[in-house]
Amino acid sequence: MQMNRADLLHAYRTMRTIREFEERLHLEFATGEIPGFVHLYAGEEASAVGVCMQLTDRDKIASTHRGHGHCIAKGVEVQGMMSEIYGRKDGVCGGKGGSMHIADLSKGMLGANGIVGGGPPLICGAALTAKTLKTGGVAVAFYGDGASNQGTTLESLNLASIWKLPAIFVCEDNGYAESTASSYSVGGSQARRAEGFGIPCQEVDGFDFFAVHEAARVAIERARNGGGPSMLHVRLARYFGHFEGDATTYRAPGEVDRIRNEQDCLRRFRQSVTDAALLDSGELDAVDREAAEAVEMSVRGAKAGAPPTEADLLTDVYVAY
Ligand SMILES: Cc1ncc(C[n+]2csc(CCOP(=O)(O)OP(=O)(O)O)c2C)c(N)n1
Ligand SMILES: [Mg+2]
Repeated sequence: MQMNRADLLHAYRTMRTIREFEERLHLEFATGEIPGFVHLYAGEEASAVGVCMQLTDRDKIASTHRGHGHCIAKGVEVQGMMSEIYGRKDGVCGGKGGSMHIADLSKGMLGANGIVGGGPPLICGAALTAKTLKTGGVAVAFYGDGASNQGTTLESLNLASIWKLPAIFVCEDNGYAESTASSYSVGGSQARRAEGFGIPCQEVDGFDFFAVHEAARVAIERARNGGGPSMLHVRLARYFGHFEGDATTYRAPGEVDRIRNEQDCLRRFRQSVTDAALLDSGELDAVDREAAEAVEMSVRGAKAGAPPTEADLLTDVYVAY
């Protein structure tokens, strides 16, 4: 499908914002100021953006422990996220969630999730709600190659199939679950697993934004039209360690540099749109500057913010029905 200039700029801006956000967090985390664990999404941007830019706020997504990219792609405010990661009261979850629990229901972002394989069951619920109430919405679970081996994921594929849910399973296969290679840990193939549940699966080059966008378009259209669930098996790579502080001894020397130099999704996007004269490098440079500025402002805002108070401790804990 041909994308217009506004969509292309939006896609580039969102991917660039995620990259800036993550690269900056990599530096800031090392200062010791950020509490908790941080898992960075740099390198995987084309997946979150290629899918989420075709969703609206009524569509739901469930994310993972590596959730910042999904949040930004689904429209969660960068300042609210940065403040949340710094544990500030004005963070998007009041500073009580942190990196691994960022959620914004107003954007259909059901939450980052510290439970590997926690997202797929959630989106079965969201998709069942959409189907029952006939909202026309779809629900998407992003999950890793490691999560693909969890019983929760396999049970969710089965439920989505038998209930013919408007659900999309996006398996982000970055080759590792912590330090365990997916070539070792995943039996069979993702596509054959999907096929076993009667679900179509597309194999997607996750370094190619346009490939992700097209595969997601097909899956979303199918879900919206009552065609049931789909899987995308997206192959990509993370640029940083499993978590910040990981010495990454399990990756070959030069592995990440080679991927960055040869396959980077932002570079490839730039190359495609400038070669096709759809956007020029000057306007892309301007987007780079704006994204850097937005992230800089968010870090300053987060550092200036206050932590939650003792009185905030018991708020947002229980829902009153
Ligand atoms: C139920 C559960 N088991 C184990 C863990 C510990 N853990 C955190 S992340 C992770 C690896 C996940 O790998 P993958 O799903 O491929 O996601 P990636 O980190 O590659 O994005 C594990 C085992 C956990 N958080 N939850
Ligand atoms: Mg993985």
